[in-house]
Amino acid sequence: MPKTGRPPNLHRLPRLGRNLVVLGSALLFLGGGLFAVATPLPTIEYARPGASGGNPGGSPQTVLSVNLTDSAAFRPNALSAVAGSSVHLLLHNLGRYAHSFTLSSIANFTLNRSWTPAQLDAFFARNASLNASLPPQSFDNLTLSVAPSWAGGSFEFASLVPYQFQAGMFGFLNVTAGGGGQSVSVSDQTAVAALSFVPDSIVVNATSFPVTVEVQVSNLGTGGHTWTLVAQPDVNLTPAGFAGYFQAHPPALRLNVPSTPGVDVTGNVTISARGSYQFLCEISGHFAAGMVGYLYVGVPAPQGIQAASTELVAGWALAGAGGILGIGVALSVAAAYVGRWPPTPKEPRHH
Ligand SMILES: [Cu+2]
Repeated sequence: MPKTGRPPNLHRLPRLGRNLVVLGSALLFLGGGLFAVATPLPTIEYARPGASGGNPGGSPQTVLSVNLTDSAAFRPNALSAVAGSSVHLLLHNLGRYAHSFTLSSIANFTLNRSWTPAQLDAFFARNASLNASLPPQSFDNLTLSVAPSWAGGSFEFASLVPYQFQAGMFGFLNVTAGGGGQSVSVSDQTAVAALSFVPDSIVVNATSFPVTVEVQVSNLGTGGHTWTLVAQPDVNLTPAGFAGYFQAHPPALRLNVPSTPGVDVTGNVTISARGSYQFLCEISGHFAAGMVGYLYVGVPAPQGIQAASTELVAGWALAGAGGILGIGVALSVAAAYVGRWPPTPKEPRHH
């Protein structure tokens, strides 16, 4: 397994996020008059260029950060990649036990949850495209070539350490067709006192597909949640039906939001078609209590739904208002920011 010895940058993102939020709060204060009209949403968020936006002309490159935990889980456990691209996988074992990140080479094949460790080993002995073993408290940094032929495939990954898979330590790499395209950042929050997402309606003004959506979720409350995005457009799951649906159709993105207040988790997802994409919290009872929302990608929000939108952000940036952080959610089309954003902290390319 290639080891680069490169110092991990995994913890820079939340700090950057906080810096931007502080900056945004200051700018919001200055520009409050303007935003008071346009933004009824009370929360403050930020926008930044998406992961693959700064690489025009080059081959698309994505960095996926995955934490391996003793719970036992991958965080996030739904990853997205574009066929024909190169993905840098940054793996971080946060736990006190060894874990592995072992990727199936069989598209759209869900591992049998009742397999024994020996059966799982036997499967991956024949069908692994990548296998990284991580000792406790370790990093690994490796490159995965996502073949063009993988387009449309969902590839399961699991930990081969006995009984971790059986305890839930698995996830999916979803591969979409290539073509580069736009990159957009989305921020969402869990509400402080209620079981809800703020905002629960987000418009992504995608004009070409696929679009890479980088999602950051901040936990402002004290409970644990997930931010789970349905892979298919225009699907409306119910609290009673979503678990069965996800068995058959793995989520496009599943972010596990730990209970730590203020913690940020990020992930990215590549969306190939316009439509409304439902997101929800999978923790028992939370969806029914209101933890559900929609990402409107390349389509307007339905009438009567007030959605945070990329359009607002881009408009303000063009007007030089500088206070793009003062809305409930802020999104950016990367290209729109070149040269307009106030000087940003130095940011590693891989988010
Ligand atoms: Cu929840």
